[in-house]
Amino acid sequence: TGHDWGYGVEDGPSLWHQNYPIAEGSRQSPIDILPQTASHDPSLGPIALKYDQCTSINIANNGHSVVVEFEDSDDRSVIQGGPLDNPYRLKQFHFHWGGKGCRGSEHTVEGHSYASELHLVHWNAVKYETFGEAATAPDGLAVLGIFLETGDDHRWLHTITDALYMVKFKGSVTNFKSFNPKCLLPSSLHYWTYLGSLTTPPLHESVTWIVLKEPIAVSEKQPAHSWWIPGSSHYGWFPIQTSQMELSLAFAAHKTTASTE
Ligand code: SG7
Ligand code: ZN
Repeated sequence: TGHDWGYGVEDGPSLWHQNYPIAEGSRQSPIDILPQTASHDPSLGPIALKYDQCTSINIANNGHSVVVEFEDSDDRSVIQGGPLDNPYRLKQFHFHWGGKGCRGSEHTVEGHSYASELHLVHWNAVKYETFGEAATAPDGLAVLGIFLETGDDHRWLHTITDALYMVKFKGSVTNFKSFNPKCLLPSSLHYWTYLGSLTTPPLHESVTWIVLKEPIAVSEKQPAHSWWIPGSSHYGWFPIQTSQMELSLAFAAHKTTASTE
């Protein structure tokens, strides 16, 4: 059908189990992270991100999120260490944003949600042949989650937000070369980890989640859809056409002094 899930009243997360019974499974994401109940595991080493080469290819609007895709035919961009038994290759990153009062993160920390959440999706190319195969295996994917909170302007996020006007519409794709996501990391790589799932249908229980404790700061005009109207002093917005559109608009409208619609 192609429209069997979304974030609205009639197709939102609480109804996903109708088409995706795994939604009621035992390792579903996201979760509320309770730092007090997380146990310190001395065998867990630091994570290492080897994103030395800029292997990004394009930026796309897939109808649910804005996704930056990477060349993944070799191990030039990998995450390793921490809970992972071998390097996992970077496939794409995307954002979740939204919501009333600027609360768009998927994971929460003691009930606290952040403005937005960045997900860097990696797959286990040591054990599996393709991303698709890995995406259904219990140790197939590793997703690095990074919270975004509002604060100072983020130097590098502009590179992404500046490209968004080119992917306003669902299904659009445009070149996005030589972007190294290392510039999006906070200074500390301390993390929480747990075994979970994709947070959207098909909700496969295939993800080792590594959620960074330290958020990155972005200015309120940055998340997802904002831009300056050239030649005007007004800050404006446009809707990104995804099923999260309404949420984006709510977020944009919050601090907007001028709008186009
Ligand atoms: C977003 O989240 C997209 C999906 C992603 C999904 O909707 O970025 O990616 C594509 C290419 O559609 O699905 C398989 C996959 O990565 C769930 O990913 S997440 O669990 O990291 N949020
Ligand atoms: Zn995600």
